Amino acid sequence: MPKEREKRRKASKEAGLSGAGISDGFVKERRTSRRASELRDELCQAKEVKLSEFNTTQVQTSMMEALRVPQVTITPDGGCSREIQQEDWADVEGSLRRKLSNSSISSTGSSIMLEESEDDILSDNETKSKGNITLEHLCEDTSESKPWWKIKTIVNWPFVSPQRRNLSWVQLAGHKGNFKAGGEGTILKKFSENEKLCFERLQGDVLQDFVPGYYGVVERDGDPFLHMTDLLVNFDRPSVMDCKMGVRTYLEEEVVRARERPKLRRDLFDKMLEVDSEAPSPQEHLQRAVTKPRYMQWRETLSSTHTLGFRIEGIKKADGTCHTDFKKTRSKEDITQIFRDFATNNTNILNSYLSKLAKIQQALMSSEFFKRHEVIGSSLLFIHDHTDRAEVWLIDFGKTTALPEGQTLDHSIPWQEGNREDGYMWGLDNLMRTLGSLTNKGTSEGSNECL
Ligand code: I3P
Repeated sequence: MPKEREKRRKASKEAGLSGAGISDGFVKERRTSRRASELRDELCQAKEVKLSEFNTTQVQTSMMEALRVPQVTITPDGGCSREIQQEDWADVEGSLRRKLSNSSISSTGSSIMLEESEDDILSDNETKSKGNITLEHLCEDTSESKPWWKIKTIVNWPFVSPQRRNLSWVQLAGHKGNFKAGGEGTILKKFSENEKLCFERLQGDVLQDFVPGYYGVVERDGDPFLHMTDLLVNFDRPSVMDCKMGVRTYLEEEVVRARERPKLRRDLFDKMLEVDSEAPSPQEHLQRAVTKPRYMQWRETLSSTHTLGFRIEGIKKADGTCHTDFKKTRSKEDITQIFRDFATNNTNILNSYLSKLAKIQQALMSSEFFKRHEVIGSSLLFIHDHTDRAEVWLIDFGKTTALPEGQTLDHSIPWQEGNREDGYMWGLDNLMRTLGSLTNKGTSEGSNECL
């Protein structure tokens, strides 16, 4: 332990602050008060007033104002139907009104915390590469001709080499270090109790055929992992696209927590700034931090999450290039163009995707699991290769949460805090229309007219 830290530890002990919790709190409190005085300095500079004219209370009040978590309400114009016809497409973005209203927060200055995420590497990568990430080898590849690569956060799935004879695989998204190669044709994903429960409940459900095979929990290097199928097996140099589904990417409980005990995140503020320096409010600029729901809501309105109920997260093409610069991809036209490029305008592939989506849609409509879960942050993973083979899978259930006994969701009605609706089916319908517009099949293939 470095000398300084040891000294501090002793001093804390002498002062009666034994136990990690207490000293952690002490450190946080000190961090908060240090931040308050930094803010006071910044505020004074910004307003060109003398330091003596400000006190910490004023700064804390300003911080609290900035900490309000906006509540997003999505309301369809003029009625309850959310059915969108082909000819209405141009109006999709305008057809939903978003009301961003501030909800009140009762909190004391002492509960304000500044948090740094350990997962901020992506933003560095994205800044440098503008979303086109350079691939790097993850581990030694025994294959002579077709190496696989590791990339940080591209699309939400790691893949084992289709050659299968080596264990070189790629992590296409998510938090760093989340994946390990499993046995042949399988991968290991960092354990999440939530996701484990979902996989268990999915056994025997009609959705089981559309999610990766699940083989239980295994231990590697002392850590638990979920053991599941590698979805890339049997594809040759596949192209992969990840679409995050739903009108909301954070749990209701995250909003409640942020309201009751707001945590300010510097890393999320920095990510926001990278995309749009004017996105943070004056208060957020002052505190140089935002809460997570604030960041997530901003991401949703910037992309097509709110307007279409899904967004493109990342693409890996057959040639190995990867693209993640879709944060501002919002319009139906842009998304359609991206799908066209992704499928190289190949109607066999597009038709295949569309019919897979229609099957998924049917399964979702009769799934007991789907009815009883708030599905947040889950993606549809599109995979195809030069043989025109195309598959779509439901992945990522880390934030998919069971509803209280007896409660069910519609998945297509607007979300209002408390109803836990996620807009998944509405997003799927819009996604199918996007593909339908490229195949001349319109929405006839399995479109849900009830939406
Ligand atoms: C991240 C993305 C992730 C989220 C992560 C965000 O933003 O929304 O889904 O993780 O939160 O930073 P971006 O795509 O702009 O990089 P979860 O889904 O697990 O909440 P985190 O920083 O708290 O991990």
